[in-house]
Order: sequence, then structure tokens, then C-alpha cells
Amino acid sequence: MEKTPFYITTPIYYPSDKLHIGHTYCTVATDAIARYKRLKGLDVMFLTGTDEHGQKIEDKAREAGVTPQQFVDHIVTAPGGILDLWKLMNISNDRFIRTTDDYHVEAIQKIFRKLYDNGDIYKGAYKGKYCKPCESFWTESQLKDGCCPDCGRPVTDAEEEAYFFRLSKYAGRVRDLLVNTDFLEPRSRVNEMVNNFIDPGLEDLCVSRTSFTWGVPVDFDPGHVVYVWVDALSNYITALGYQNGRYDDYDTFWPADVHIVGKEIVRFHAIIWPAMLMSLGLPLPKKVFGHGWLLLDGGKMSKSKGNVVDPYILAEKFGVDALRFFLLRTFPFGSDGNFSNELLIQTINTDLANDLGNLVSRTTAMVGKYFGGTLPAGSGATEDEKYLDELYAQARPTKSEVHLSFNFPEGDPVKYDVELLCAALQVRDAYETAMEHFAPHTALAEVFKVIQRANKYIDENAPWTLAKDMEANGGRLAHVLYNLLETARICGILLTPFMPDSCEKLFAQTGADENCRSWDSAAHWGVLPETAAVTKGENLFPRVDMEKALAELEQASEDARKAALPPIELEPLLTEEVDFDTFCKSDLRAVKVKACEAVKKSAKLLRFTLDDGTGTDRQILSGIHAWYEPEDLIGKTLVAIVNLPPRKMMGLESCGMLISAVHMEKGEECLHLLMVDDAIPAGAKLC
Ligand code: ME8
Repeated sequence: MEKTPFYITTPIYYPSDKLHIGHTYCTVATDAIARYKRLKGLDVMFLTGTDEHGQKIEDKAREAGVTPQQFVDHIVTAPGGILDLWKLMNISNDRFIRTTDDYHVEAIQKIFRKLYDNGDIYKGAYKGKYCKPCESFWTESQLKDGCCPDCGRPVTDAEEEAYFFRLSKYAGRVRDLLVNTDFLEPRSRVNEMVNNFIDPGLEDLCVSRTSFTWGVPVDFDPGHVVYVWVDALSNYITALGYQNGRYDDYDTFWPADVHIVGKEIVRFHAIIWPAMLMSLGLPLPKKVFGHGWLLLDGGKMSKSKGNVVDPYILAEKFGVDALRFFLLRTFPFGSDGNFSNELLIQTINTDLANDLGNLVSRTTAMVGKYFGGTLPAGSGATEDEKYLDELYAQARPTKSEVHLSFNFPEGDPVKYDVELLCAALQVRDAYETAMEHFAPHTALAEVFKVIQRANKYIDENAPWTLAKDMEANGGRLAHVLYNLLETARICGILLTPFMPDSCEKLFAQTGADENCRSWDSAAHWGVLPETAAVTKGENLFPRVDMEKALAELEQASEDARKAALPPIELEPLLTEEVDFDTFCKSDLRAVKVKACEAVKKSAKLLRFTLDDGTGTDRQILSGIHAWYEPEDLIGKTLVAIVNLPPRKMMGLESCGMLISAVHMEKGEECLHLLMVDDAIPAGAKLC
């Protein structure tokens, strides 16, 4: 049977800075959905990539002293770059598009010409505001406190000859699409689009630039490059082969099933993109889902704010699967969520170490301890349980229907079995409903209800008590353990899209081979062979020591921050001139250190007794204890300015100032006292 195609995309990322955990959130979520669809047997095309043109990139490349192509190549392909990050995060994209790829550039030129030939692009003059980081045009009235309404950063004046796309022409059709279909989700984003952008009047969109060159040239009007968002949005069709010969998947996969995008770029995907497609006469994507932001201390993460969280550090410390899981378990996908390391560690400890990890390790350990790793034949599903499985296969029975069918007396341990089975047999449906609604956090919550039920089942059955009399209770004990293995198997299948590697280990430990890992088998009981080989392997999710991990993370971020700093930073030279006479007024002298000691109760100050050649000792206080121990300075010849007015510090008088050289090294201030040749006599004037 032919598989149903499913096309899912993430935004294509700007290779302007290192990606942070917020970017990772979007791609991990999309990856989990793509893996879920593959698990269900769909023919998935999962696209991601990089958005490499635009003024921002051109500027950054210039700052870095390289060509824009060299600049983007480095960020995309170098170790620690975007491709590396997706590999680390186990992202299963089927295709990766770079907007500098030749086939894409060629297709963009054709698309631009098509829009022009359709009469939807005309030449005019652009005058307004431009936000470089967002590559967005704004009118004066759209600004928020004079800044970009999306990112809050300053905008620049822009005025140039430009081509315009007749966005206004499509306002009615786009409005209808948003209001009367479920094209855009969550629904709250529809109101945002309609109230903020469409109803106030949709203006035509400036779609070419002449003030920089790093973009796709308009082939019929050299000097113009295509606006980066027209270039970027089109990636979703060029990556399938639209208007190019590189791929041939357009007919199979277009229209896309869903574009997953962050909330600030919903505007481009839900207004501009449909209008472009309408103009090109192409079908519209079936859905745009606008997810929320990961916030840090209540604000958006951004490199310029210096508050980004590095996914490399977190993945290295806690493991990729734990990080993937945390992102999707904790934050409802459509809303904003506040990221914190504490929350991450808490989630790992509660859900992964305590709940899932314990279920697997306790169960496999007991199968090992009591049965040598293989349960006896006959420990699997009972006739009643097979009947229950059938009941669920036909319809989802209510709890009371199940109880009626079984009619077990109070206190009968079979009651626990039935409860566990019912929880496990209904979870796939609940999970599926949540995943189909882009609610991975709800899907995971459903799975964890079952895991928690299974841990309770261990306590209810107290296998360690049963094991005391194997002759009488061995059969029951084996059945209890089989039920636990079977529950772990079902949960493992549903968790695979989120934590592929860990679930692989879970299956290996619980003896669930390939035949027991299918989507179909996740809705059935009794699939695991009774005599499967069970092994207690490594702990899937070790507990994290919160305090220790937080301190290590802080250190790792600090190290990373320092490593990213320029090695040496010098104070900029002063441009203001000083006239010679003013300069000569500073009386700089060689001075010899007769005594030096730390000032009591001060962490910084050293008290110097100096020979300045006058025959009377001079006292100078200097805040340099961080760099020097007093005893190391005795006998040294230093330089002091001696005609500053005396100053009191910590109750002591300081008559002058010692001269030092200062610079920043890897973010830390470095200071060197100016020491001169000891042959220079005390009091010699420096000029
Ligand atoms: O917007 N939390 O690229 P981009 C959640 N090139 N998501 C976040 C986030 C955060 N803190 N920070 C960023 C672009 N993102 C364009 C897309 S598509 C044709 C062109 C998400 O690198 C953001 O919302 O700035 C967006 O969906 C994605 O990362 C890429 O952002």
C-alpha cells in the first residue's frame, strides 16, 4: 500500500549567530512530530535549512573581514555550527536547504519574474523604517516607542527605488483564510493577525532592495536583490523542486501539511506567504502552527542581550534525550515558557530518573533477580486480558464497562492488573489526539500517567514479598513482572519520537525486539513474548545532583562566555587632544617601595611607603591587591604621579597615584604596575 505523504517544515534559520536553546526548541518539536508521523507509517518529508541572504549577514561578514559566503559557510558547516547542532540533537530532517544553493537562487529568480508577469509586482520607491535584525520593513505608525515592534531594537531610515508586491490585493482572501478556516493555529494568533495587520489596512510589500548586494539578484533589473523574506518563504517549495531541476518532489509533498514557526514570524507565514502562493496560483499549505517562545527571566533570549542558553552545554551535561524531553514535556507548545536550569534538572529527576528510569530499572532488575532474566512460559496475558485487549481494539470502553465485564471482588489483585491494562490500552489514543493537535506536552503527560500507574502497581503488588515464597507465588510474580515489561514497551513506543536513543536502550533492556515496537502494537496488550530476554543495563536516566549541576553549569557558561570574548581588549585611544602645557603639569616621578602592606578591612587596597627622593616618606594607597602581594613589591622602582591632591581612603591619606597598564583579557581586567629600571634613582622626573 502507498504511504500517505506528510510534509512538515521548520523555519530556515539565520546563520548570523550561534543558535541557542530557543531555536533548538522549535526544531526538536518539529522533529518529534515528524518522527511520530513516521512511526504511524506516513511518508514524511521533514525540511529545515538556513536563510543566508540579507543585509544583516552582509554587515556581519564585513565586520568579520570575510565574504558573506565565507561567513555563512562557516556558521552552517564548521564544527559547532548549525549542521553540527542538528546532528547533536538527533534531528531527523530529510532535507536541508541553504538559500545560497544554486537551485534555490535560480528558482527565486523565476518566482520573482512570475509574480511580476502576473502583474503583482510593480516598481515604486520605498521610504520608511527598516529593522535589520528582523529584516522587516515598518511604517512610522507600526513602530513601538520608535523601535521595531517585533524585537524592540532600533530601526534605521530606508529610502530607495524598489519593487512592491500587491499584498493589499490579497487582503480579503487572506482574511477569509484566517478567519474561516483552521489554517492558522493556535486560534489566538488569528486575532493577532487580523486585528494588528489586516484590518488596519494591508499595505503593499517592498520586495526588492538596492542598498546592498547580498541577495538573489532580480535578473531583469540588475542592482535590485530580492527581499530576503520572499527568498526565504519560497524555500518550502524550491526544496521540493519547484522551478528547478534539483528535486522532483513537489507533486508528492505540496501543499505542506504544516509549517511550524515561532510566533514572531507568523505574520510572514500567515499573510505574506499565502498571498504569494495565491498570486503564483499554487495551493496553500494546510496549516501554519505558531509556537511560543522560550523566555529567560521573562524576556526573549537574544545574543545582543547576552542571555542565550547554549544547547551544547546542556546536551553534554544531561544528555540529548533528556534535553529534548524537557523542552517538550514542560512547555505547552503554543504558549511562551520560562526556561531555567532548575526546572530542567527537576524534570529530569522527577519524570526521567524517578518515574521512567525507576520503572525500567526496578522491573528489569527483578526479572534478573527472581527469574535469571527470562520469565517462564505462561506468565503473559491471561484469557481475561486478551479479552480486554479485544474490547479496546473494538471501542474504547468506559471504566464501569470494564469493571462490569470483570466483576472482581474487592482486594483481588487482578483489579490492579485491569487498572494497569486499561491505562496502557487507552494511552495511544489519547497521545495521538494530543499529537494531532500539536500538543506534545499533553501527549507526554498522558504517557507519564501510565508510567506513574505502573510504579504504583509495583508497590501494590510488592513483588519482593511475593518472591519470599516462590513456590506459592512464583506464577503471580512472573505475571506482575510481565505486565510491567508490557507497560514499559507501550510507553517506550510512544516516547520514541521524543527520546529515540533512550527508547532504543529501553527496548534492548526489556527484550522488546523490532516486532514489538510498531505503532499498531502500542494499542495492544500481550505483544511482548513471555520469554523475552531481559537485561538490567545501564541506568537510563541517572539522578542529577541539583546543587552540583547548577554550579557546573554556571562555570561552563562562564567558560563559554570567556572563550567567545576577544583574547585581548584595549581601551580605545582618546581622540580628544591634550595641550603640551597641560600634559607637563603632571609630575611623574620614579619612586622606590620601602614598605608595602595590605590595608586592614579592605580587600583591594595596598598601602605603600615610598622613597620619592625628597628625604620624606610618601604614602600612596593603591587598589591593586587582586594582582599583587605586598611583599613582592618591596624594593621595586615604580612610577607615581605626585602632584595630585591628597585623598583619604579607609581613613588613610594617599598622596599621589601609582601608574599601571590595564587591559581586558578574556573578559577579565588585567593590571601591571609600571616598573622601571632599578638604576633610576628615586625622585627622577619622567618627561
Ligand atoms: O526567523 N523561543 O530565523 P531565526 C522559541 N530566517 N523559538 C525561538 C526563540 C525562542 N527563544 N528564538 C528563536 C527566522 N526562535 C527566519 C525564518 S522561515 C521562511 C525564515 C525561533 O533564526 C523563531 O521563532 O531568527 C523562529 O521560528 C526560528 O527560531 C528561527 O529564527
